[in-house]
Amino acid sequence: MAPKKRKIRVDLKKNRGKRARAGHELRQAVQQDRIDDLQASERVSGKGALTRRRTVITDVDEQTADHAAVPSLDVDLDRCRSGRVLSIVGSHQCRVQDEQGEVHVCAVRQILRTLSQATRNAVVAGDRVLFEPMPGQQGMIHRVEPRTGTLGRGSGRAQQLIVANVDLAVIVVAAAAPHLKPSLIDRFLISCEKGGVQPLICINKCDLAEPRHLLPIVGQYANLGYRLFLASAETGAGLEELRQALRGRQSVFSGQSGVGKTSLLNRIQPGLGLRTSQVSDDSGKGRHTTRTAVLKQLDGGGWVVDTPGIRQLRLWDVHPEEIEGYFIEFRPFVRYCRFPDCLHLHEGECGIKQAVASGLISTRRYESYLKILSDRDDD
Ligand SMILES: Nc1nc2c(ncn2[C@@H]2O[C@H](COP(=O)(O)OP(=O)(O)OP(=O)(O)O)[C@@H](O)[C@H]2O)c(=O)[nH]1
Ligand SMILES: [Mg+2]
Ligand SMILES: [Zn+2]
Repeated sequence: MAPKKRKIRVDLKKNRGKRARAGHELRQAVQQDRIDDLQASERVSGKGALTRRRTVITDVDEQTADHAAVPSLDVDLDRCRSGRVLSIVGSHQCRVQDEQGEVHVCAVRQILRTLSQATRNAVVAGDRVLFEPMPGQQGMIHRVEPRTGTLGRGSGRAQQLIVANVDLAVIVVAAAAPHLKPSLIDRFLISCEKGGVQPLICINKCDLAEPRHLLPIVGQYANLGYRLFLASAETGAGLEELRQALRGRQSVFSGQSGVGKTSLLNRIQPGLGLRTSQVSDDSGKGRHTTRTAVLKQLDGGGWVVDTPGIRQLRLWDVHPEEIEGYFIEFRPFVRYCRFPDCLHLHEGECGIKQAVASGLISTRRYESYLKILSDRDDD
């Protein structure tokens, strides 16, 4: 089905401040779903009150429309080139690599920033864009192509996209320093499924733990069918397997600060030369060394995005009743719940609670479910 076009009225004054109110109006316009004719165009209207507004007709696909969707605007293709966003620099600039491999520093067209109010960032690493190169000065990004495979999180009242157009997310945790938080893995798994990205769990710093201490957690995720690697950027263990898994893929490394995401990448591809630093001695927490997501091409084919460590992962746009669906081992037991809208909390005759009581679902995973349901952060 051909994507339907949306007409969005954008307040021109919003470029001059009053952001909150203008953003509110825009969101309303999007929510009210003003769909109009099929010609993609952008024009400035010329009369009365309309002079302060312009109408943008976008080709957001109605079926896939969500907060990661990107309105596409009509642009002069002759002046533009296709490129991929390598990283964001400062608040409104990014580094874009064109198809010949040349890197351009570009600004992002204001209208794109206006239209991306539902997400905190108009452009993210991994985005495919159309940009106008300007020799000797910064270029301009005119269009962000529709995204597939995104990783995002809640940030304030908006969604913050971490990366776009990836097909594999390596969820990195450390066996120790910082201590392993399985509930964070559970959140990442949900975020991956939501964003259409295949997850791979990597337990790094295996040199710091006794293998037998890792077995329960390894067994748990392996039994659920998730792919899991044990690795050490220190000793090199598991790195060849990881390198193979990344070959030809468009991947992202994500996880807490200090777990060794960047160290792993530096070992997987010597020469990347990305900066790392020690976790702090007293807390064992990372120092947020990687400040911005950076896309790197891999020698063996494919590319990978190193991302800044996160403290927590607040899930975005996940409704209470859909959480159970992301816990794959819950699925066979839901049908034994007496109430169709059972959230498996205090309800009687609950198939999930019975499965937990009889050891068919792990207590840890059930507790993780409860935390996500109550939107509690775990530290
Ligand atoms: N013992 C041990 N230390 C490691 C290993 N991998 C990384 N480290 C150390 O852990 C510290 C943090 O590593 P980074 O690679 O900077 O961690 P990061 O996940 O990129 O952290 P952020 O960029 O802050 O998100 C560094 O001192 C690394 O040398 C490992 O496998 N074993
Ligand atoms: Mg890092
Ligand atoms: Zn139930």
